[in-house]
Amino acid sequence: KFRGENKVTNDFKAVNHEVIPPDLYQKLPKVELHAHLNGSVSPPTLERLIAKKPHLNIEHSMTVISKGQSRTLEECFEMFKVIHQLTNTEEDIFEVTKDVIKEFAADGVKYLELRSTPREEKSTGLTKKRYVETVIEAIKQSKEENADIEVRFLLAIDRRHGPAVAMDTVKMAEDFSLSSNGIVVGLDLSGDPMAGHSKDFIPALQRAKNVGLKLALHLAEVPSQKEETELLLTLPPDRIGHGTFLHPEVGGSQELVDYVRKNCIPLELCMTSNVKGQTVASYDKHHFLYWYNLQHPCILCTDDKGVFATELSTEYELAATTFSLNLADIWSLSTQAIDYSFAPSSVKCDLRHQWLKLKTEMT
Ligand code: 6MZ
Repeated sequence: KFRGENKVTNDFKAVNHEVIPPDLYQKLPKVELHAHLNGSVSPPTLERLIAKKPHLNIEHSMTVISKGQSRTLEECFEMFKVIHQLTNTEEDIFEVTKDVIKEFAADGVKYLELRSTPREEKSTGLTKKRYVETVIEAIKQSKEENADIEVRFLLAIDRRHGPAVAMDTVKMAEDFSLSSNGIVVGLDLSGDPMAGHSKDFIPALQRAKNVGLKLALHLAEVPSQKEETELLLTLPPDRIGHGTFLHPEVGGSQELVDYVRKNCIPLELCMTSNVKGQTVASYDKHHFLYWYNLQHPCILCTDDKGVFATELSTEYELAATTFSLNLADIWSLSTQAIDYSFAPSSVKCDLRHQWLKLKTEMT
């Protein structure tokens, strides 16, 4: 079934609008599987942190890309560095984790997988171990205060930091997966896609896989990385972040597409992030359409809801309006995302029940 970018007529939009009331996207129960902690810090939280650290001279415009604006991916990575200056103590990490969870819950997210790079800050005494423990403590406290959202945690490997740090991060994830009561479920490979080479990370990622940790890897986020992508795909990862340049129409290849399909590796797709970060020219050119038409597992995600000034409900609305999805399509996208989470089957089962109950109430 083709849902085409060129098929959106004004008439259809009007019908679509009637079928999907604007507040539905927020009420719709949702699963968020690709959210970087420091990129998800909202403007109000950042304002508080900026006020606490006036000596840094950080302005709001240095941490957020507003509606209609865009930046290069390199500029986005500079923004993360600015945010990192604002979140350099245990207290900050605890505060931003709690706020981010609360905000996702308020947007109708019932299951959230947060990812973050363990960070050491010599100036404040923050260690990588305490960083991870602090995120876990904030997740546990949020659970006690708000039973309406389940949260899991992926430790992120920043490509810029090289293979030795990657191996340390995997070892840390191993330890925490045993001691965190199931909160740490896997690893993410992220950071500037032009930094390092994927072959350097294979031993660490292979080790993670061998001990049963899940892998969500940024892949083909920028063009001309075919060889890198092929190598990472051999692991294979449990999910792919972005995968923007996998398919032949954008310089990828049919072989890559066939491999991803054969192994049924879900794609985490972040429309606003890709358009504002200038790796995709416009919403209607987003690769969501290519993979959705193949009926390949697609999961709508925010990436960095703070930096890109978005919400998960906004991403659902964008996909629906850009690609003329109807209410049934939207429900099925949000329901399927449960299957692709790294949650244990008991949690998935409970989420499916919640979805069923809410669907009955809402329709
Ligand atoms: C690749 C990204 C990213 O880990 O400090 N990050 N990596 N591509 C992207 N697309 C825009 N967005 C965020 O969160 C910030 C870090 O997440 C990664 C980068 O390594 C960034 O420094 P944490 O919580």
